Amino acid sequence: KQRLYSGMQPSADSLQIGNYIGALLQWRGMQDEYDAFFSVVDLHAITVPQDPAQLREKTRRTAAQYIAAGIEPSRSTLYVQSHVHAHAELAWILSTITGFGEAGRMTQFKDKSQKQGADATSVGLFTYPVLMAADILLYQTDVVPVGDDQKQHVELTRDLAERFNSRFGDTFTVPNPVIQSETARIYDLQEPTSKMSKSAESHAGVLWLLDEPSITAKKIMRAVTDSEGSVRYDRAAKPGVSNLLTIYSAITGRPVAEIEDEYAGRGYGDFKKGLRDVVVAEFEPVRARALELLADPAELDRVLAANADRAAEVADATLAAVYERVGLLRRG
Ligand code: AQP
Repeated sequence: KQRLYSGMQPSADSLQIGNYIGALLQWRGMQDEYDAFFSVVDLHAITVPQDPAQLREKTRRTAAQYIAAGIEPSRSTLYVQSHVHAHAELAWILSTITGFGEAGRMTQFKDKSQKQGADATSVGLFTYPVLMAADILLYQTDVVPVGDDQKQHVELTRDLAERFNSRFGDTFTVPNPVIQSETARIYDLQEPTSKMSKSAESHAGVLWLLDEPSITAKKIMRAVTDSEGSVRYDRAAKPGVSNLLTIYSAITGRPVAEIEDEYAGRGYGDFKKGLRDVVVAEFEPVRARALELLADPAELDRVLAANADRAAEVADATLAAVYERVGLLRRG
């Protein structure tokens, strides 16, 4: 089986529907075909200011939501990044073969640091893509499913793998990105031209997996639309309605055209009620299962520890080869 690697940051108490559609649903469907590693990337989450107690809680909650959404820790390896020490160690080694200018060309860093200002921006945020490269390369990964905003980071990962291999001898598998299509990208319900995000300033347009069903329902009924009144997909002219159609289609697996037909000649109210029912029904069992898992944190921690052991076995072997190749003296 080919190996797959992906992860998410524990940057909120709940994941949002974009994470669910854009990542979890895809991951769930790939578990059979691939030897999959899914990580809760807590070391990445501390590249922006965080509250320690909250980070611990968010990390558990993120892991619980992976499982609740159908990532099976007995089949895939589902673990917390910081439980496997090799991530931070390989990131250091890779940073020594990464060009300063090369890292400076990463557009996500440019965007985020511009928003924060230079003094509030950490060096860790700058080297974030190098840590991501370490995550992927440690597991000799063949495929990395990511959103198109992460494509540049996977390109860097490939460059670093090839550079290391040619300088020190064949060590890493060079991974390929699997870019999810534009149709899997979900936008904020109140601001349908910006991507829905865990760290959005306002929560009014964010559908959280762990929200009470009544809140989810309210947010959908209040979603921004337009004054045309017809349910049809047109991303440029009708971003609000198009986004709702994307969600409807992704959750039900039905083509957009079929949903347009169903609601032809009916108002947005009817359409939103339909979507509300679909989303609430989809979230309900996931939310219930996540809360059940979180009610027994000791058991959840045990599962994560066992999975971290499995991950460490693969990661440590790669790291040992890397240390050997770069010429670090083995401890006697
Ligand atoms: N709006 C979205 N539509 C489709 N997919 C999405 N993803 C995130 N938002 C959407 C996918 O979810 C995974 C999360 O990766 P991440 O936690 O590393 O951070 P992110 O991509 O930056 O996601 P967020 O929710 O916006 O988090 P914050 O606010 O912490 O930065 C990825 O696979 C991503 O493609």
